[in-house]
Amino acid sequence: MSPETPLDNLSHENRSFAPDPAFARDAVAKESLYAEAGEDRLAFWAAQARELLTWEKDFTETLDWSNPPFARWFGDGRLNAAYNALDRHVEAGNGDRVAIHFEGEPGDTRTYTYAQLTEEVKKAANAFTALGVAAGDRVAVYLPMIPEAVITMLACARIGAAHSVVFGGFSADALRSRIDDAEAKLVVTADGTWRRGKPSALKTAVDAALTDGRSTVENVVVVKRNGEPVEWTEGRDTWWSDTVETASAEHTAEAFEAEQPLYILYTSGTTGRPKGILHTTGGYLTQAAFTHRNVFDLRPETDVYWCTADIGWVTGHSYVVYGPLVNGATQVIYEGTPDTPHQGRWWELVQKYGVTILYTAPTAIRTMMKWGEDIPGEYDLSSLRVLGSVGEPINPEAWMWYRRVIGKDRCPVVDTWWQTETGAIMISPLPGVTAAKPGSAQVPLPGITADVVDETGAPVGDGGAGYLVIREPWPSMLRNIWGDPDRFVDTYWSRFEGMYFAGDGARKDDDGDVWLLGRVDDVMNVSGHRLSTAEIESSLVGHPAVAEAAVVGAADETTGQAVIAFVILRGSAANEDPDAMGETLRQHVGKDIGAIAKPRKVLVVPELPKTRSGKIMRRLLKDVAEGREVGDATTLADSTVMNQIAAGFAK
Ligand code: 6R9
Repeated sequence: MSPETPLDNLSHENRSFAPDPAFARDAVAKESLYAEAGEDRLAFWAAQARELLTWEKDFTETLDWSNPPFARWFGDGRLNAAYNALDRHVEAGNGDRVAIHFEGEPGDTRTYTYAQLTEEVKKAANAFTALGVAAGDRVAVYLPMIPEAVITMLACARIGAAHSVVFGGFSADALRSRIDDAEAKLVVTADGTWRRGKPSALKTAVDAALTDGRSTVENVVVVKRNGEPVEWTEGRDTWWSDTVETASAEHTAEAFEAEQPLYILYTSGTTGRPKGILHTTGGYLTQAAFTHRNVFDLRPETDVYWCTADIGWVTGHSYVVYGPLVNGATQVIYEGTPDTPHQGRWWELVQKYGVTILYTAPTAIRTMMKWGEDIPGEYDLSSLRVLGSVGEPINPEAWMWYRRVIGKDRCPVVDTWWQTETGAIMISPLPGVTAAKPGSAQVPLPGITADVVDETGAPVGDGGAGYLVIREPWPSMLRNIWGDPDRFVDTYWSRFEGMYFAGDGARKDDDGDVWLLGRVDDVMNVSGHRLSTAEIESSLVGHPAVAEAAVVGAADETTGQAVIAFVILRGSAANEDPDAMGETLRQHVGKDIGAIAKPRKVLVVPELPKTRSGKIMRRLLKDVAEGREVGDATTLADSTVMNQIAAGFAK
């Protein structure tokens, strides 16, 4: 990207919300953190590691960067992740504090105190050990959002085995390739779960993944969740109720070295097979806990925190399991979809549990906007005090709606930028400290050196657009791609000398605040002008008729690429003539950004293709726009969506 990148409606955004003075007065995060970290970054992280975690053996070296890009953080320290998330809170007298308020989709509920959760994890640790799982082994986890998912992950951590959570919406094939790549010994799954009131199977996919009997998997532990009938392989399959619930609740956590693998989480690259992102223990937990505490202004004694992410996504790892539990927080876990049995379910849960901190994704916010503000208006949301966003750029209008309708203009909104690879939040406002602009993730957190550079790796000046990079190693950074160090070096450390390249385009405004422009593979080039998908989408959703928009660049003989937009209309606009509406929106973008950004075609669609973590799969839309057979759509939450869109496009 060049500094001339047309920067549209994002660059017109000049609203800014200063921290409320009362909030700022006793905010958890202090402005002085920036100075402290600026003075001595490593001393800062060492202090956080000692303050936030309990080490069985203290470390003497903070960072070993003698063999970049392979980092070792707190290398000679020893600790146990599960002990940090559980036992120590019980030992400190907080065993009766609620760790998890669980709400199932059908409305069943369970509560676990820290003492109870510790006991369950000890049983699972004993059960997995009895099944032959030892430190250094891998365990595949294919579960819905139920407490057993958290228990399984922590039980693995407790015995030094790495978990590899595979999202429950993934196919048997996707599961098999991940099991094989990690050479997992054990799979933990459930009979099934519920989706929009209907039973949805999980174990059938595990059975299909393991049919040939040649897998490394020796055992499958099955949680009974929805009671649907399952096939059974004797000698391999056991029920959770027979194996885990009957195990001893006595278990002493052994400390492992700080660089002990904690988990592998597969993430799709632009091409090729998925990459197994490897995270280790000490550095990861330090940054997960630090960010969870400071970015959300966490007060573990009084807050009720709810992150709506699934554990199949990195947000579920860092901000459902490790960050909140290491910090001793009380949280809500909800199994189901937001519109079951009605579109107010989330707000009903906020009211019921008195949720104070809510962390969700822009796609969810835009969906709620589409449903209308009357729905949240029916519930008491006065307990809320901090609102977070993650997963994709949040357009200013969604940010404003979130702040006004959900946060009643009282709650700071924190837009948090990070990735599976970064392990924890990297760029975000600090509530009570940072004045926030709608649509900007603001500034790198203390101890993080993110920057925006041009093609040659030189920093772009204020106002310029370029590539987002990280200059210095950070504690929760990925340590490797599982089994493929060359790919690790190539993918992340080769584009710019000595820097981690994140894959995202970004821009810095005159104040030095960072605006994420989407993946660089989503950056289009139209007649030599570079356009970001995010900026055109932001313009489209800024039009009152549009609920959601996705933009792709389709190959064009004349202009290199042409802008193709897919939109979902809002409310009564959905009854308008779609062709006329498309033309209105083309003109709107032209006016908003410039003629060059005017989409060649705006197609009105009923739904957009999204992964279960809410990311729009632009790759599939691009296939449609370029008249190709639609590629692999197995990771879509709803696989019928693409057929409808392709049919609409062909008309
Ligand atoms: C945590 C997570 C990472 C990609 C990342 C970027 C996009 C995430 C964002 C954001 C703009 C934010 N992304 N948060 N873009 N603003 N606040 O989402 O991890 O699933 O690995 O995705 O998501 O493009 O590169 P992951």
